[in-house]
Amino acid sequence: MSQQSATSTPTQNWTRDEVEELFNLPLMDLLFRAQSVHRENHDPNKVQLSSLLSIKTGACPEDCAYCPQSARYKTGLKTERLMPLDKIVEAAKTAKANGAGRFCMGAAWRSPKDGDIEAVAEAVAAVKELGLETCATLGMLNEDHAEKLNEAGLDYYNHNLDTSPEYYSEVITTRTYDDRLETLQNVRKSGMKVCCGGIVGMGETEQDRVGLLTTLANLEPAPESVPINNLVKIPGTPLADIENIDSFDFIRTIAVARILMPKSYVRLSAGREEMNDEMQAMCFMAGANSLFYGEQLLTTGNATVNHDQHLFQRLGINADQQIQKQPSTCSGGKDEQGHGCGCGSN
Ligand code: SAM
Ligand code: DTB
Ligand code: SF4
Repeated sequence: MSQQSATSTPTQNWTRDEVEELFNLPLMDLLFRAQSVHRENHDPNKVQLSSLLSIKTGACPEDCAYCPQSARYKTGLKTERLMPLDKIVEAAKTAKANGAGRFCMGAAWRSPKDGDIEAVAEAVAAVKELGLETCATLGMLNEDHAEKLNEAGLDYYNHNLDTSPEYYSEVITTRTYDDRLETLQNVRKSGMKVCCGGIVGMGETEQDRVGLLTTLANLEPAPESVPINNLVKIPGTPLADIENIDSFDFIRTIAVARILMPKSYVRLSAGREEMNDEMQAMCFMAGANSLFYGEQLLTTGNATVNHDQHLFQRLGINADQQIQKQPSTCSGGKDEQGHGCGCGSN
């Protein structure tokens, strides 16, 4: 077993038929293959932890059907202007103390303006000084903005393809798949690492999941980081009442991503609050080796830090950074925000 840092997988030109065959394997065969690929490329007991902060919230002009931050849907979200630098740094310090290795700043913009880039560049430099890796997700980027963020020391840029090229227009109409690919190209050209994945559970078919993962794996090179989000259903958005994806289909998506992009970090992303510990353990077995860590995603809740630390202990998982603030045991109940633990301990 070799331990490698985040590197991108050389492009292999996967065909959709090959990828579909993987999806259709019996689950145990698929898990065995994914875990074998995982062990050849990563430490199987190590998980990378990224904490998120929404630095500009809501009032977004885009119409992404899943998103609580679109101004088009009545989601009851409190909108907030760009956060002051000291608040961002304070949140980053907390993330670091809790054990995160990367800090990701998200902004509800269609695309940032020159002044926004300057402010984010300042925040990137300050967060980096704390010894954290940096990531940002700010919408579409032109070449100049990508270069400026790279110069400021931004390590990763997150920009998701979200779904297959075919299903995309059912979910978003205010920008195209090609717009997204262009941003990814600009990020790549600038020298930053690419964080790009999608959302499942949006009413897409398995063919759409095949299409999403094939497109991601065939990017040249594949993204270093691949977030797989399970839709967080937000009342007021068009996808609020969509049927849940079968848990095993979610796990299959993780496993196929691992096989197609052996060297990438595959992140078990949004939706963990709704997953039990056993499902998350199966996702790790399928090759997930990264998490969003911290009580909050962007605008919605996440598994609690205490619960995650307890889960890591139970599974023998090591975080990517020494955890400074040792937690207690898991409370086994609900925290102040009402986030459940459900592990049955205590
Ligand atoms: N506005 C920027 C953009 O769209 O690129 C950055 C922020 S946006 C909220 C980042 C990503 O969060 C989206 O591309 C989507 O994949 C994910 N996301 C948003 N709402 C979600 C939800 N309800 N469930 C799961 N993932 C979600
Ligand atoms: C990603 O793929 N998922 C994160 C991050 N990149 C920015 C966002 C998830 C958002 C979930 C809904 C919310 O909290 O607003
Ligand atoms: Fe805006 Fe990003 Fe939400 Fe789309 S996903 S509505 S671009 S914040």
